[in-house]
Amino acid sequence: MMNRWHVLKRLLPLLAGMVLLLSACGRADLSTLRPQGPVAEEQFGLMKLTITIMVVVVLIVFVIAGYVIIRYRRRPGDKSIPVQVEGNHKLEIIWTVIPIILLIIVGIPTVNSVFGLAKDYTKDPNAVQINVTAHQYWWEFEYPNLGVKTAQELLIPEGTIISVEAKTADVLHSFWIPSLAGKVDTNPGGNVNRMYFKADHTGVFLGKCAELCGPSHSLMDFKVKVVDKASFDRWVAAMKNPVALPEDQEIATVLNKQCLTCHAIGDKGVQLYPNLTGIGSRESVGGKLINTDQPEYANEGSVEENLKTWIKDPQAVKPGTLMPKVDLTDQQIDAIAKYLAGLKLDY
Ligand SMILES: [Cu+2]
Repeated sequence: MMNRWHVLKRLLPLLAGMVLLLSACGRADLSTLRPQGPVAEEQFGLMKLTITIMVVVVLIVFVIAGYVIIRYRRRPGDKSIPVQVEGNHKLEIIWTVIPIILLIIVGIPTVNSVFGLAKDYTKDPNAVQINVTAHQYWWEFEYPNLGVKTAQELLIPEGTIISVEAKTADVLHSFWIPSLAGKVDTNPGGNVNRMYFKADHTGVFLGKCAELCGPSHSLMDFKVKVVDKASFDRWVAAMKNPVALPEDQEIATVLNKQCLTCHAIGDKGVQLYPNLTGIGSRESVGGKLINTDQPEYANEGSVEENLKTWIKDPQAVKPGTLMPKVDLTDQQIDAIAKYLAGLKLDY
């Protein structure tokens, strides 16, 4: 008795730690355990079915094992050899047939979902088509039928099928929005993987890269912003509006020479690295520095402060990023951050 209590006492902190760890699960914007759309719900349903069956099996096996260990333990003085029951036909049939039945129960809905969720919506006129391109360490989102390209923040209408074709520009990544749908890999070698999902209601959901892709893999976050259909249409229109360069000639020149040689803003610049159109209305800078101007989050700085932090030393925020430390004075950085923070979209 004493011994058992010792073991339990040692296990208690471990159990407490696990409870604490697991209590962080279930954030509605980040968890497969709180599905926010039909695809995620279907996948969660499979998880629940599988886990329920596994728990029942484990419980029954443990109860039988416990019973047998206690009931048939060797008594003091007993030197006899127990009855040997190998090759018992009845038992072998029972423990072969039960797992087969359980596998069929798990298998039918799983196979059904695997084929159902592979449905091709790429030609569906009612779906929003999105080409996702993964880069070390950012995400490019192109809306081929709407003529819009953006980065780091995927804006989608609620209650609409979103049809995704995903590829990579460099190494293997994996596109994942835990609360909306399971992962899809982006494979090198030019192949394109397809998936679809739907968000039931408006909100901001967190997206992740789910495949180790380099030193800043864990910082390769993006946001999925679900808005109502009218807002989505306004956003598409706003993305296409011409954008004015900074009034200050010096800053306009710096922007042209240092920023727009890689980035695009509206109709200006080059589309090599993240498109900056409307960056002032995004939830984050570099996908990682969360803007406090956005009501959903509050821990870092305003868009403008985060832009300064990012431009001053991108490597400090995201080690391995291709964004170089540009040769700018502090005043120039401040002015450019201010200009970019002012690039807001009404939608
Ligand atoms: Cu990645």
